[in-house]
Amino acid sequence: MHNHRTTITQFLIEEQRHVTGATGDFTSLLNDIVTACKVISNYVNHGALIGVLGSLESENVQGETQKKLDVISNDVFLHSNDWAGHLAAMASEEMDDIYEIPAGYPRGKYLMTFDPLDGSSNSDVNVSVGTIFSILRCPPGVDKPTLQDFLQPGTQQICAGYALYGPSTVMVLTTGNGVNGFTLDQNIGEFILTHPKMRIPETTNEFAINMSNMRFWEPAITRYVEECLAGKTGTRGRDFNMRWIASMVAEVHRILTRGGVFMYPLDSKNLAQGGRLRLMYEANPMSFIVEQAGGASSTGRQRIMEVQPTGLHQRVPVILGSKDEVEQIISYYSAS
Ligand code: AFP
Repeated sequence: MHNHRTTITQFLIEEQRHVTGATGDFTSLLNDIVTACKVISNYVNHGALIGVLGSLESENVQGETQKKLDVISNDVFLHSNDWAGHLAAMASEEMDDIYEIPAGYPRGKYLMTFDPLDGSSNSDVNVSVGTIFSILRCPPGVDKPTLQDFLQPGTQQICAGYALYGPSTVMVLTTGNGVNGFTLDQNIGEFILTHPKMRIPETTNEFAINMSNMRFWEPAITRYVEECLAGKTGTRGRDFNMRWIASMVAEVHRILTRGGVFMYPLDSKNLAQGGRLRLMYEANPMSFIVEQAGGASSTGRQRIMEVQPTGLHQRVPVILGSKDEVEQIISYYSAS
């Protein structure tokens, strides 16, 4: 007997049926994003076999050396999504300015920001990387969006998602109605619903932070991590485990699966930039997903999704994951 499985296309169309007045435009946009992620997954998967590992001479707007896969993934994402008439403009981690829809293609009603290959320093060593995206509405009456139209707080997102290129390729999505995860079945080229209604456990014994930055931290983070390290004998009264993959997509996916807290806080090293991770295409989409899965996300001082963006490539401190732990860390910020 055939075992019926829900494909991502079926899932999206069924979701669309619950939205009064939906035209299918948004569903089509998501389908194009899904296609882009499948193409990127294929490049990442074939790696050295097709000569896509390693770096280029170029640097991106952040002054980071670009990997070949960064440039390929950016190109795939732009050209999978610029032609269909769903988007009014895009913005990418890899590009200084916003990307206008080329003349000759219709402009749509959505804006998209994305990080085409997050954690790409991991690609050469065959560790998980991912794509992150966030969708906003283009402000009404705006035909040709400018940078200013993108500067909306995370609370305005209508969809966020990521694709994780790991042992399996997984796609996780929210449209503000919970979080669902899909696994790519390579044999049929379709994402299948495998992780319906993902929920982050409220408590956890696992934290993730780059410990090499310890000497730069603020007192609240030092206190929290020291208490975790003290384990059973300390004030927390239980042992904690630690992970650091240096690939935010993989860290968030672990947290969605089994709980935990992820921190890239403000420290004296990244103070001048306002943090390490990017608000518009890393922190905001991940915060939307985490909150929708019952977790919390904060800079330590403010809910991330309420930060008013001032620049496309703005950075923010990020503390996200299991609610109890994030709230504990926030309380240490308030106390210091
Ligand atoms: P790359 O995309 O440049 O590899 O950066 C990845 C990232 O933005 C995020 O995914 C990681 O959590 C974080 O940076 C790792 O930063 P450190 O190398 O400072 O630990």
